[in-house]
Amino acid sequence: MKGHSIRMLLTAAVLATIVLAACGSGTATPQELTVEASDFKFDPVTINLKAGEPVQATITNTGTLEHTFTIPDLDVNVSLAAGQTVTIDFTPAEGGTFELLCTVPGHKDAGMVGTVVVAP
Ligand SMILES: [Cu+2]
Repeated sequence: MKGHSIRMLLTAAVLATIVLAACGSGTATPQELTVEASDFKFDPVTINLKAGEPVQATITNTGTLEHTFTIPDLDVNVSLAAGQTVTIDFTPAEGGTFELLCTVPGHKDAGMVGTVVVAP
């Protein structure tokens, strides 16, 4: 009887450790994303993310003009001068398919659009 209780306690302790480790890794490692903005496209043109997990995005403008990295539905909007690299953090709250675009006049029409697919 005594041995049985000790085993139960040990099992509980092991389970608690596993749960804590799982929670810790969720906040410690953001989803890393690297995007290149050029005249006039985004690479990659389709971005896949997971809902509820922080994203650390590094955007580089390799073009000769100013560009923006804008995802209106996710409140993401950064402006980049030619040659500039910017790192931003955001967390998509829920799943869905969202538009990515450059808001500099004429650029969206020139093809500077993309898609952000957030898995629920
Ligand atoms: Cu642009």
